[in-house]
Amino acid sequence: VDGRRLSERLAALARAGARPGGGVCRLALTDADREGRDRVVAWMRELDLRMTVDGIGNVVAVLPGREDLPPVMTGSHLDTVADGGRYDGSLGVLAGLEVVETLVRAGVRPLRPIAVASFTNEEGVRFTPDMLGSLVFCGGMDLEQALEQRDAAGTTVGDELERIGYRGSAPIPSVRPCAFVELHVEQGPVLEQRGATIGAVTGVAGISWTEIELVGQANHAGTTPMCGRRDPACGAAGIVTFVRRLALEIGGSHLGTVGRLVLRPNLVNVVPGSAELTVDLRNGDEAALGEAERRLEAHVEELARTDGLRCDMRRVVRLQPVAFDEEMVDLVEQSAESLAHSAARLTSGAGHDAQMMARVCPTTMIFVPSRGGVSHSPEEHTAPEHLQAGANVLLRTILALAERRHR
Ligand code: HGY
Ligand code: MN
Ligand code: MN
Repeated sequence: VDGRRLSERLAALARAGARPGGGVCRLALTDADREGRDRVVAWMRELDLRMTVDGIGNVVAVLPGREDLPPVMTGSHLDTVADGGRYDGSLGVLAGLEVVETLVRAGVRPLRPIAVASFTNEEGVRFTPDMLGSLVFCGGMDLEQALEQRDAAGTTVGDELERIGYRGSAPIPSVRPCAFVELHVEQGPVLEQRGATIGAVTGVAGISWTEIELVGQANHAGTTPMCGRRDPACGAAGIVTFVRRLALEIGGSHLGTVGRLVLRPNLVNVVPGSAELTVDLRNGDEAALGEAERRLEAHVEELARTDGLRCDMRRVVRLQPVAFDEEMVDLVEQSAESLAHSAARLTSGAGHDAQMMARVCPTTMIFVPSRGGVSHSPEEHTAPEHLQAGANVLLRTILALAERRHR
């Protein structure tokens, strides 16, 4: 592949939603997301690819094969978290495009078509659930329900798709792939620790997101006795420390995070009336994740009772752990070895569109190192030589799959 072209496109795409500190903010279906989508669609059109946009805004560009067989599919997402990096998601879409462009320029026409996808709302920070576009693509949520999902301001997915011009009419799914491979930055420290350039991803952890609202009694900070207060801030603080204690007790791959905590009215001299917080639990084992959810619920109910708080809990995301196709993982390792790149097997703690695609076809992922393991941050960085290595391994893996008449 042409590593320079790939790096230049990543830099050009990062100008869509660019933030002063060097990060990127392209929340799903905002103008910045539209700008990023338009830029990538323009590059796709330059290659004369067959473009489709479906009802949830997934964009799929297809390079025809020598025969009209089920395509090999790659891709990822263009939306980002609020102050994210320029590689999360973008690398998977642009490396897929780079693979296709390399083949077109070399005059190589594989047996099977190759499809490059950009899935809607993978991050799930504006609209839940995350991986919304690929979930609908795989039949995990019906389109009508997905279009009615609302953001904090009450705006629906459907209205925003309409507004940015990406409420397409292509059938869902627009293609039925024979296999799916996603290139993504690792977003963790493992490849760096093991000194490996390529990650052959064996699976993705399960994800549980819960929204909790605690309601107490707003009151004057200077006149309300400590005993008898119904203070949701104390309740929320108890949940934060419980989530950490539970994660340390469970150990293994279990992770727990309170990422969002909002007190109302959030004023220095007012005992808060309410607290809203989110709990993100991850575990590679389904039973352990379910047990952690049950213990969280029991803790919150007990805390609400003892502190006299009303509590509402809403599960907004629940995705089971996924194991990728063994043969596909082997293929990634073989592709890396054929290019003399060191490879290591690992699972992903981050959710990805591949987690959905594994429901419909043999799937795996290719990781490249994240510097310092940092992601979802402006400091997110991957060395250009690692970007190129990942795209070359993606090219080899896709070509191997695309020349197979039978899976
Ligand atoms: O939350 C996740 O793991 C992904 O970045 N959406
Ligand atoms: Mn991602
Ligand atoms: Mn992400």
